[in-house]
Amino acid sequence: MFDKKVTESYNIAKERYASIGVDTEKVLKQMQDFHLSMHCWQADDVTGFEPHDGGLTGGIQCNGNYPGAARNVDELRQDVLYAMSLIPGKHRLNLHEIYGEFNGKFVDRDEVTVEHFQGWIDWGLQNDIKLDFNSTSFSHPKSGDLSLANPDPEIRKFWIEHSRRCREIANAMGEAQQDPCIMNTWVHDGSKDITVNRYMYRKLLKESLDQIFEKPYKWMKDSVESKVFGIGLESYTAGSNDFYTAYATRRDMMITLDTGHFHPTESVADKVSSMLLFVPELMLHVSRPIRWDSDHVTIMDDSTLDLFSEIVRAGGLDRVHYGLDYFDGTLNRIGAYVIGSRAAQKCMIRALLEPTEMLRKYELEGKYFQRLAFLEECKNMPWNAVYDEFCLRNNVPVGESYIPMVEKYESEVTSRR
Ligand code: RNT
Ligand code: ZN
Repeated sequence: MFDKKVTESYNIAKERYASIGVDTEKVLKQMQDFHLSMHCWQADDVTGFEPHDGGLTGGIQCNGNYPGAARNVDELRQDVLYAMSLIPGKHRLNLHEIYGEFNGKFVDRDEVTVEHFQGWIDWGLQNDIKLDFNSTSFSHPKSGDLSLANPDPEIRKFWIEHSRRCREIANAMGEAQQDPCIMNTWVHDGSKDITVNRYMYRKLLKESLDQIFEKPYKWMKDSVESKVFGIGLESYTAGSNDFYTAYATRRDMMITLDTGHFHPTESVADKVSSMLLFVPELMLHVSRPIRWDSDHVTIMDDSTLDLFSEIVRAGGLDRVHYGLDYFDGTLNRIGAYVIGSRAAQKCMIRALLEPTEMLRKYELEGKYFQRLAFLEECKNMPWNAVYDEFCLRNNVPVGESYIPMVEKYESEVTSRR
């Protein structure tokens, strides 16, 4: 009965959109090809599986101790699969190096090999989930304030070796899944207070990266992520936006845009068209910064809507990879995955449902009233009926009906941990 109503609403929406020249069936197909790369670290507050007792370092922080965080690889996989069952479409999983299967053994970061990720590779193949990867510079005795930009050659060597090994692991993942694995490099390197060595650290970072990226691989793609500041590293970040924009442009490689890594009034959406002209691809880390890089759960807010619209308008759909990156430990973590993933999809469906050709025509004709009026009207077009139909066709709960399902999983699974 409810399903019938969803389809009825969709059919009305379909006609409504057709009247402004938008084909909702085409949009539904595009949505089917829109794959998020879900970050494994929301499930356990960026803890990972290394046998260590230190907390989260490297300028990032996760607040909250809501019960039920995944404690091991089996729980994490179970949680991710359950979250994915409530999200329409097919999605990837983005792993960090600290999520390897070390079986209680201490495997230092410069010793990690593909064998520690074989279980993940097999799991990905069994569940038809493609993997992406990240080296991990934080939460380690050698993390300090500086890793790849450390003046101590021994520390640099350690992290270079770590990163090289991670690239090899990423390549093995990509080969197994016959689809390139994207490996993101983000290092926290920076300084709490004024530094008189900005140039030197950046030079060291550049040299370390050059060594890391030396070897070409077929089945992995590198991406580099910049940042404005970290907690305790407020004055200086070696890997700033300027640094990586220049670096990635020179090497013709991918850039990761984390929506929390810019000054609060800066528009990340506006970066898309510039960057797509100079780098081959972009990776996103969609997050929700509240006053700072707070990594709140992604929602359908203006900045995310703008970001996805700019990707669509730039014709960049196939050159952008859609990672999520938030970690909130104050609420049900499976629910957090579902809210953020569905919000990203809602932003994308709204972007795809825009009558861009018509708007462009107005713009070229100087009809700015019509352009603005239509942009406003798009906001209350029945995009939600199209999203509901997308959920229905993918056999996942429509609208708020996923909430009791998260609650059920909580009472049966996560609350018993
Ligand atoms: C940190 C970066 C980075 C991390 C993850 C865990 O500010 O956003 O991407 O969030 O690697
Ligand atoms: Zn990020």
